[in-house]
Amino acid sequence: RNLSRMLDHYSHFNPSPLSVKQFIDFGRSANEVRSFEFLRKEIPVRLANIMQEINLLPQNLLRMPSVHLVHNWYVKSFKEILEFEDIKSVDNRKLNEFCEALIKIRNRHADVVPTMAKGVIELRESHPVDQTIEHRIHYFLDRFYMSRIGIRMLINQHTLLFGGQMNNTRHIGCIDPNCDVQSVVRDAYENAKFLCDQYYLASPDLEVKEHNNLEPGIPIQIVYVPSHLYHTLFELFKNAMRAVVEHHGAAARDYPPVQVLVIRGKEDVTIKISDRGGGVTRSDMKNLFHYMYSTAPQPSLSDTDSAPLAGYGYGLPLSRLYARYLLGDLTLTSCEGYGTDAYVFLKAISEEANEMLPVFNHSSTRQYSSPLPTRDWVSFGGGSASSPARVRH
Ligand code: W6P
Repeated sequence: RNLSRMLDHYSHFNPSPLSVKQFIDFGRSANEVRSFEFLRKEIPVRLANIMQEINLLPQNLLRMPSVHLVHNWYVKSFKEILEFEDIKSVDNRKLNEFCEALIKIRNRHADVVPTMAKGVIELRESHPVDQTIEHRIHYFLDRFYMSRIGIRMLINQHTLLFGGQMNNTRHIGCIDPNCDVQSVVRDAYENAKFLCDQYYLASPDLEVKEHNNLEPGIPIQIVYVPSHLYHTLFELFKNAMRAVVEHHGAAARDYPPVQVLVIRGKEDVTIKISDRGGGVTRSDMKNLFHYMYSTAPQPSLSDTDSAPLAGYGYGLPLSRLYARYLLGDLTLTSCEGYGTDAYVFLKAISEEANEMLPVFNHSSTRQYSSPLPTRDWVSFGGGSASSPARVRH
């Protein structure tokens, strides 16, 4: 049973996206054998789909030691999960072995994000990276990290539901069927404030307002993964607070508060976070969601979050993936000289909150080989050195 044959086989299946509703129903019925039978196929399918894309990365990047390391983790995990492929009689011993295998895989992949980041830095420092390569890497990383979020979600659900220690909470795995949005907002604010105070000895206050348009006066709750929402909001608060303190000066006495609106509409719950931190120039805006862009010195490996209010790094692009994972979104709108509004959109209805997963197919394959479209607008001074405009007199 050779590896590339198995990869080819499993990558021909499309991943099956689940809705939050399905995760909940699955969790409530709590049938470990059914979950086992779903995952022993679905995890190899998801792994194979993204591993085929790893193989399409620019050779220079594939040769970087850190990228190699990550690739080897995927190969190892793929092989380990295939050990369960042909099991006919599923007994308790096998189910426990499956749980343990999943936990081992989860731990092995814990440092994928900083290790891939290191691989990209290794590439930068050893090779010139043109716009085309940068674009392909960005395209890949969005899909790669989204794939990882989905696979970890599956592993977390299975191990939390069936891995022994019954959790006493009302959570279904890592899903809170009554996730109180304002509580997560306050929690994320408090922890960002702690970092901000530590670093600047000052921090802006928080003001929260809630508009429940569907059930006026009732707290806004959704069926959601609170850890994903927390991750996203924490990142946005760190950025907002840093902007406010730096814009007004760390010695300023008081700062305009960071204002949050939580709104429940028919389709979405929207969280708007407004800061008066002086805003971002339009030319800087596009860099905020770029994996390759990072002016701050790189924090050490496995320590990516500890630097107080660290540079933009991977925080914002990853936060946007967390929002998009269940068909939400994250956008930023800035008024330069004044401040920035961040919007987080979440699906309000659990049947509509579906996983968004990358699929390996002709269209995705083409992204790794086709050149970027040539520039068909010009303006004075806007040309890039790599694509000089042809001048005709
Ligand atoms: C800024 C830059 C930024 C990024 C993300 C969220 C809020 C803010 N505010 O000035």
